[in-house]
Amino acid sequence: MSSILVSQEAGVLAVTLNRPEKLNAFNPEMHQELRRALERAADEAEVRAVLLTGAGRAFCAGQDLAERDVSPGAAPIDLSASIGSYYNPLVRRLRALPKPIVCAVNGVAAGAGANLALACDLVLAARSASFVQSFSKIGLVPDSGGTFYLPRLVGSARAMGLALLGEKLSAEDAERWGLIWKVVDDEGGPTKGYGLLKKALYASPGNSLDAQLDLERDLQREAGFSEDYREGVTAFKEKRQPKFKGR
Ligand code: T3D
Repeated sequence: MSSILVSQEAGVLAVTLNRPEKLNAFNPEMHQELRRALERAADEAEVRAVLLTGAGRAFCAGQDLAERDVSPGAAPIDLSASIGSYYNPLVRRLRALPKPIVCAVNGVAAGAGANLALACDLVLAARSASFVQSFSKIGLVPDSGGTFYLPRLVGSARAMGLALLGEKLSAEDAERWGLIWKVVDDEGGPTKGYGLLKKALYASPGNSLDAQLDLERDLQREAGFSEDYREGVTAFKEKRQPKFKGR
């Protein structure tokens, strides 16, 4: 499976960080694939904007810490290599991209994942999303532009609090503090399916078991023809959150 998913529709290049079992934490492969996607966005005239989001319940948990061997006899790791090769070029590439980058923060954004979002042009966050400057929890300094963007966006007092304490900031507070543009409601549900299930439950008290079984069969037939059913099953198979349209 690829570390990122890329699709293009109506001029928008949608890029989804796709390591959901690792909360979309970065490894070298994901960095390289993201770099290629951003190069494509820069080079192709048909791409007029980029939408960046994450698969599953997180946006991005920053560096994949499982890749760092910090066991007692292991050699010290020079983190400037990773920052210099991957994170700094990523932030510079985002800043230089001559097309708008919208970041849709779908869940928790931690460490470099939080600062990746801040480096985008317009940041939307699902109501259930959160932002964590988790670096201090592992003895590190905010990177990926965190010490640049944070004080500029929220002021030095709040930047210092976020960085020192490493506490989760809710999407609603992030909007209130000016860290992001807007909070949006979490993905909508399968509205058509909801309507059908209401029909079934409201009819239930007046029906015999036979009548109710027939009704369930008929309603399920209708639900099975919906676009949302197709999307729901596809998303399940691809281990991602469904994007329902209510049709
Ligand atoms: O090394 C360098 O290259 C230097 C550059 C550094 C840049 C950085 O980003 S440093 C900061 C690295 N990131 C973090 O420190 C964040 C670590 N993660 C967390 O603090 C929490 O997981 C979250 C706040 C993001 C979410 O918390 P929660 O309670 O919702 O989930 P969880 O249970 O902690 O995590 C779920 C799974 O994801 C869990 O795995 P498991 O037990 O189910 O197998 C956890 O280990 C894994 N996971 C979460 N974050 C990472 C990760 N695995 C690897 N790397 C991660 N960053």
